[in-house]
Amino acid sequence: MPAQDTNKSYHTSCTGAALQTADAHTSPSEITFFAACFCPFVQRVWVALEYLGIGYKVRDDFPYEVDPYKKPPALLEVSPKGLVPGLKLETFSPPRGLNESTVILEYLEDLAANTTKRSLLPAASDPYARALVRLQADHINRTLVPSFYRFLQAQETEAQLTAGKEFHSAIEGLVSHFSRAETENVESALGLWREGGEIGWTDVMAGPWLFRATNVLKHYRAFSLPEGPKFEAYLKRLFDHPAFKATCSDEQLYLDSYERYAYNRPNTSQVANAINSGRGLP
Ligand SMILES: N[C@@H](CCC(=O)N[C@@H](CS)C(=O)NCC(=O)O)C(=O)O
Repeated sequence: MPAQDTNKSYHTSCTGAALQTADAHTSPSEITFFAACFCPFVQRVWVALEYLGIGYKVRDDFPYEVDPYKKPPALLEVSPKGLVPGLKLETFSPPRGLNESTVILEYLEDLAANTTKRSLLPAASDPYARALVRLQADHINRTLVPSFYRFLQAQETEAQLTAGKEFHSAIEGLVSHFSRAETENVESALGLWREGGEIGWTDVMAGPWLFRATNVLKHYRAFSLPEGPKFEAYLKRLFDHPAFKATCSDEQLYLDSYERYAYNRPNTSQVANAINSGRGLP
């Protein structure tokens, strides 16, 4: 861990591949995506928009993004807690809003079923496969994501060791879910875990935190992801997937944007406050 907090702030505009993707989405569209470049919840939605082939535009007030910590009225209109991601839907008159990454994912999945015919979930004709994917997603939301923040915000060495183990075992838990689907021969619940597979719901749900484990947690907590050829090949397929890659900024953006979490600065965010007070995430 770097010796001390250098008071870097979060970035307010994406860089690298993510910037190119944002640049390509400035034309009018019925869906406006309220995003912040560093946010993993936003990245979930962004990967889904890209993969499902749904038309969207980023906000046209440069630099494309809303600052969720400043809570501009336009954001509060679509997301009552002032959290990104949000969608403004001009398919309705007057326009309507949607918030919550998982709810937005469900919405996009349903929308794509009626339009682009692409899908992240197994087919509706296979309820068991869909249930396995939902178990994977439940594990990600209730265990993997909170343990990421507990680890990053832990300050004392002992607390960091404990939280690091917890995050590590949360990843192993995800792998166990994949192993179960393999043992039960439910291929469509494996997403990119299967060689030759296509990106799926679980990859989109977990990917942003697995990615931040390779840069933010590596930098601030000297964290190493589980080793082994199978897991490493999975991560490579995930991070190299065109829809995922298209939403990634350069590494420095993440390191700068997460310094406030790594030093557990007061009032970093609603997520950070929830972790510090032992409450569920917002
Ligand atoms: N449960 C929400 C969480 C979204 C969230 O926490 N977004 C953060 C950015 S990563 C945010 O907007 N924070 C603003 C704040 O803390 O006030 C979701 O899944 O969409």
